[in-house]
Amino acid sequence: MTKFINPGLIKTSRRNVLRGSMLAGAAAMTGAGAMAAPRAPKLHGINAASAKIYNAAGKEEAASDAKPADLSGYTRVKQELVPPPFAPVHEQVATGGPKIIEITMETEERLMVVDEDNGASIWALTYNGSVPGPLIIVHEGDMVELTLRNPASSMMEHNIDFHASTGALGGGGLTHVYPGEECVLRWKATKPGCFTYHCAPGGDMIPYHVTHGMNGAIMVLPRDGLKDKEGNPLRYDSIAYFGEQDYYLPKDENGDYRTYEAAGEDYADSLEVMRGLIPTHSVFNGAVGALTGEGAIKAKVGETVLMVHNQANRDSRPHLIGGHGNYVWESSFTDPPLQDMETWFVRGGSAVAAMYTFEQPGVYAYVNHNLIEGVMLGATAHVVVEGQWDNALMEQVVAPRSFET
Ligand SMILES: [Cu+2]
Repeated sequence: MTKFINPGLIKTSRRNVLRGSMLAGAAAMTGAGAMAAPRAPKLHGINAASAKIYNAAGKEEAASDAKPADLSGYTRVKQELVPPPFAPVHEQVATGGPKIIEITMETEERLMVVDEDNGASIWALTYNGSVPGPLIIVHEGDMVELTLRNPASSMMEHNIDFHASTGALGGGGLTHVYPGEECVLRWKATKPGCFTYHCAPGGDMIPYHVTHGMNGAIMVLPRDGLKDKEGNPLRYDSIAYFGEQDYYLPKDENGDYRTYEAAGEDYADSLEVMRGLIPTHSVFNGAVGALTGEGAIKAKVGETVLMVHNQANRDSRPHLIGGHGNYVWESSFTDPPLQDMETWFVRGGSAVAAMYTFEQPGVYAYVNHNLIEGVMLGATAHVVVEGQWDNALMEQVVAPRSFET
């Protein structure tokens, strides 16, 4: 079966030279093997150049004679990553000195149902099998030490660009792993806030991987925890982690969603839809309805929930219908939080945190308040809150009834 390795790299990549099957795959993607892949798009110069930059960046860093990092004073801690919408076990206020937080992520290519009602599906490209990838939580000054593994069964190369990190395209240039390879990247979390991470193999493969689910968020907490604008501590009881994913799923001539046999087979068709910039879906946590019904977030009256929202590719404007963003960090945790927001903003390619303490029981809808995206494209999650109703906050004085004219 053809492997889909980054198409701009065939001449320069040592590993492609060593891997005949992948070379053939890459050649097919460039159009040289057009007969093998009749729908393969023609590569534009800018795409090939971008692919080369993404692969070349990091080579110098890796080969340089820079001093080794001084790791004295750090203690090593393993963080067990968990699937969204949950957060890993962590401290809100750091105890002890800075840590090296060890995490492992595996790049998993898997067929996922996007919408059960109409058969929409995708060969998702994931970190640890979920869309979005797992939430990572560290403190400012900690080191993140990631082992990134690409199973031999994969069709594609992958890497990771951490927006929270500094250098080598966010680590993207140092983490290209081909099927059957692993690498380890260590970087220092110097900026507190919520940040996106995503795959960025180069060229058109960057948006292709990102819009196939290969993105997630890391939260870098201040060592002394979150604070309001006066510097008073703010604490949460739980975290709800929302990854908003725009998909661009190809349809056939009858308007039905196409299906594919393996990851990467939709490459040419997907690029055509992506060029239109109009997603067929914009969903939370991988699929329409993933966080409604059985999958709804659960909370209680009086519970303070930190809602972390990641959107690696497109702007979003979250709104909690029936509630608010009591404290919202659209930028860094070093900035004072915005307060009592109705709708806040996630710049495409970032993650934000919003804190709310629930005051009424019932079902709340957490939506992208572009309501076309929220309602028609899928970006709706539910928070089901238990507790006692407060008539002082809201009361149905007269239930709907007919009236005389
Ligand atoms: Cu990838």
